[in-house]
Amino acid sequence: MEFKEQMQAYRERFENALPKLLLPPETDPPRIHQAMRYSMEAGGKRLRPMLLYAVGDLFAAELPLDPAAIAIECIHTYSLVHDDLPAMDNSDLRRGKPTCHRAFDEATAVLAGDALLTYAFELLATHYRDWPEIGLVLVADLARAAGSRHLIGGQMADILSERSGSLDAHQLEFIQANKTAALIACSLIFGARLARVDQNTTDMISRLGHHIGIAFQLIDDLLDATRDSETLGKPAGIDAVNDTGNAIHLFGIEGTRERAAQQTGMAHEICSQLGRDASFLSNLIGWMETRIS
Ligand code: GRG
Repeated sequence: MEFKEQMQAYRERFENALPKLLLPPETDPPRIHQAMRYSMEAGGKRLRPMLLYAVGDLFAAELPLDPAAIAIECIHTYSLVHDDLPAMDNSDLRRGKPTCHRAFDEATAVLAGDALLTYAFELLATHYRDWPEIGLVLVADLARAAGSRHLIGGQMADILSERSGSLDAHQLEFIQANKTAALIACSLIFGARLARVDQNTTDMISRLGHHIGIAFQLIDDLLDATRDSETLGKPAGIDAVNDTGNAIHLFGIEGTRERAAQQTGMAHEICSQLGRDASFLSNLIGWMETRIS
């Protein structure tokens, strides 16, 4: 299959599985379940599920991939819902639509984020109960990636750098590695775990995920600085306005572009060492570099 067709097929696979694996909107109390679905069904690139599917298929995974892909997207979406809250970025627009707290209200958005976070683990525990040794590892991987050393720790470091008004290259690296790359790496690792690949290959996949994640964040910073809100589906220039941990402040546009190219170069190198036809992953890395939103 051509790259674009494969990408579309993965997106459709995810969008078809999503309504079946989320709780029905009429579940009591409907307001929280509607808010959860509102944010999950608002679209987005579905990059993390695509990476999971791509690695799972690369190694011919026989275990179901959809519940793990949705669990990862639940965590990602919760982090966006909370990041958009008035206590954090105070954003009105996400994925081209009003943010959860604008469409509902602040208390509902806090709860919808919390509920997506916990539901991710319910999905894993329920759908991999027939493979408990793998299910448990998935729960541990995701709890770690989403926890205080990685996703939450990266967000905390970002907020602290914003408050202090200072940021050096070491702090930026910590923020990018944890706020962004850890969950992206976890998506690829999930694909590897579900295909039961050996530890050495899982370590390579983890490094691949790290480089993809850092490149993704550098490109996100470039887009934030150079694109308009309509194209991005979220407020543009928000990092410049809030003076957050943005690569552009440290390296400028050209320096950030060069660093993104170095990271994608390292990611391509790992793809070429996997001993399989990783052309979809390589093309996805190329697409990520040239994406406009
Ligand atoms: C609140 C615990 C907590 C964490 C928030 C997600 C996040 C951490 C902050 C949002 C701002 C930001 C730049 C995060 C880095 C990760 C990132 C680029 C998120 C956006 O991911 P996309 O572009 O979003 O994949 P879509 O909407 O396409 O899924």
